[in-house]
Amino acid sequence: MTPTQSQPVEDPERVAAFEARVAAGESIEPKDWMPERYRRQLVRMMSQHAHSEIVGMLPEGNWITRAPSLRRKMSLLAKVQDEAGHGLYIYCGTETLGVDRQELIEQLLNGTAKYSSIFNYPTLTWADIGAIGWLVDGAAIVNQTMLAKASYGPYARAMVRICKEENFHKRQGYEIMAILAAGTPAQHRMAQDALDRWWWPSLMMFGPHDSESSNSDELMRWGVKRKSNDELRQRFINLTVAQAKAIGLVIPDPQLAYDESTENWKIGPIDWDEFWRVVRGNGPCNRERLAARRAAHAEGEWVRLAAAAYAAKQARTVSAFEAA
Ligand code: FAQ
Repeated sequence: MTPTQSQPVEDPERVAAFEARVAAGESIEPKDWMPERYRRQLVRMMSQHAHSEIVGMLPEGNWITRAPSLRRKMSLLAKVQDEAGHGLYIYCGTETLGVDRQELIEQLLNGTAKYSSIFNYPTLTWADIGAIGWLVDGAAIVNQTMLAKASYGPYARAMVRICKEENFHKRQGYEIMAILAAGTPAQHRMAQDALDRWWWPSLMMFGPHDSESSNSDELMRWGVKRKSNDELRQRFINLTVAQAKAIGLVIPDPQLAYDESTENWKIGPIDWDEFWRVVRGNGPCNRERLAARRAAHAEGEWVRLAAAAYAAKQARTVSAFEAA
């Protein structure tokens, strides 16, 4: 590879000025100069994030027709629509970095793009919808509250808005779990079973341990990430252990123990083999998720064609008006 394709050679003075702006807490905006590597890192991370929101609609979408009441159905429908909005919002943010959304979507559909490992697990019972709202949105909030202070303005602003909606998602999920946990023995078992299956994959959402995280150093130096994978995971654990206790559910980790000296809940080992298996495409639902996305994309082709034809017609009308 040539230097421009792999590691572009940047003007050190410009890089120093850029890093000084980041260190001073200034927001980097689309028209500002930025190192090519910063731009590429943002495209990587933001596009993965957008794909995650879009694929993330599938596990919950699976339960819209089976929600146990009209109220639950309305909340779930609204939540899934919100996730679509988040995806589109973040794709727009990614486009400010000079990439074409079609190219990113193509990468998702042909299986070369990553998206969050968590969405490759099945939703087997209604309690899984509670567990996703509580744990998955809960983890996303911890991660995204930090990203709302990211150095790249369009991404940070997207996170502020998205976090507000994720808070609602988390509350509806926790409410589902609380009601099931306080219900009949069978309902309690269903809630516990959902926690048992979603706990460890939720912890994996934060990415590998810091010592294995290939991107963190660079992202932290450039103020994209403000906290490390392990720091955020620990924060999520500390918050969630108390929430599980409050509704009478048990965190499925025999090694879970409170460390008085650090005031942290310590956990047993995470199964990283499982994590990498899922990330590399061999999780329980990876193939099903991509097949569903491809089918949805193909079925939506007429909408894209109609929208493009309408835009072309509008452009012709404007140019005819200007010529007159
Ligand atoms: N899954 O060097 P690091 C949501 C990859 S949104 C798959 O530590 P980084 C809302 C990583 O890409 C959830 N791959 O990476 C919702 C890298 O590979 P690469 C998504 C993962 O970027 C709720 C390699 O491992 N949120 O839930 C994962 O510094 C309910 C080495 O890792 C975001 O995307 C993983 N879990 O840190 C929607 C937030 N973890 O690209 C619907 C933005 C790591 O070098 C329903 N992203 N990898 O080939 C981030 O904060 C970061 O990108 C991390 C990873 C923390 C995910």
